Amino acid sequence: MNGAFCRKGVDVTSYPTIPLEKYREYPIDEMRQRLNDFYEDIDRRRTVREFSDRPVPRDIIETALKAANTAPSGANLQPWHFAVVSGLETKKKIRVAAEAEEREFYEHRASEEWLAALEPLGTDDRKPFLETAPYLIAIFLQKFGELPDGRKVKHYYPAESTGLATGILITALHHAGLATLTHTPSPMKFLNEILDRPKSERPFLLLVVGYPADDAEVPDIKRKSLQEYASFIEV
Ligand code: IYR
Repeated sequence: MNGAFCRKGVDVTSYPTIPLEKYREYPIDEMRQRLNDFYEDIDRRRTVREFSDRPVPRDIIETALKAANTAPSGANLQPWHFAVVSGLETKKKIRVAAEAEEREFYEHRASEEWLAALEPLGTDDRKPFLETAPYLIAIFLQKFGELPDGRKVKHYYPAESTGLATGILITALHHAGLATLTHTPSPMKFLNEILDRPKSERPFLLLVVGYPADDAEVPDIKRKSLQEYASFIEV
C-alpha cells in the first residue's frame, strides 16, 4: 500500500509495506540460551571514568551509530544528532567548558542531598577523560526537524526516542569491547556553540568512548534485584 493524500494542508505519503522477512523466531530453549548469554554479557558493562588514549578506528564508531539509529522513535522521525569529536583541539574546548560548569555545580549549584548521592561514586569537577578518550559523542535531541525545502516538522517524544537510541549506542559499543561514560555536565548549552549545532537542538548527553585505562577501577556498586524493580500482574 502506498497512498498520497493531504491532511490539514500537509502532504502525506504513507510508506509502502513489505513482509516482515527479517524477523527470526527461536525455539524456546534457544531463546533462553541467547537471552542468558546476552544478559551475562551486558551485566559486565560498567561505566568507566578512566580512559586510555588508545585510538579506535572510526568505522567502529560509525557502525555503532548505525545500530543506535535503528532505535524506535516518535513517528519514526529519528529526532537525534550525534556529533563525534576526535580532534584534540575540540576535546580541549569541551573539557574547559565542562569543567567550568562542573566547578559551579560542585561548589554552588548542587544541593547537599545531591552531593551526598554522588559521594559514593567519588566524582568531582576534574574531567581529564574529556581529553584522554579517543571519542566524545555529543548527543543532541531535536524538538524539530527540517525538510529539504526548509519547512519545520515537529518531532514527537524526542527525549524518549533519543534515550532509546543512546541505550542502543551504549550497548553496541559494549558489544564491541569499548567502554563508555555517560557524562552530563549541566548546563550543556556550551556544546551547541563549540560544535556549531543549531539552537533548536538540545544537548542530551556527552558519551565518552574508548578503551578503559589499564589501571581503571570502578566503584563496587550493587544492582537492584528483579523483585525490587519489576512486578508481574497475572490476573
Ligand atoms: N555532572 C556531574 C555530576 C554527576 C551527576 C550525576 I546524577 C552522576 O550520576 C554523576 C555525576 C559530573 O559529571 O561529575
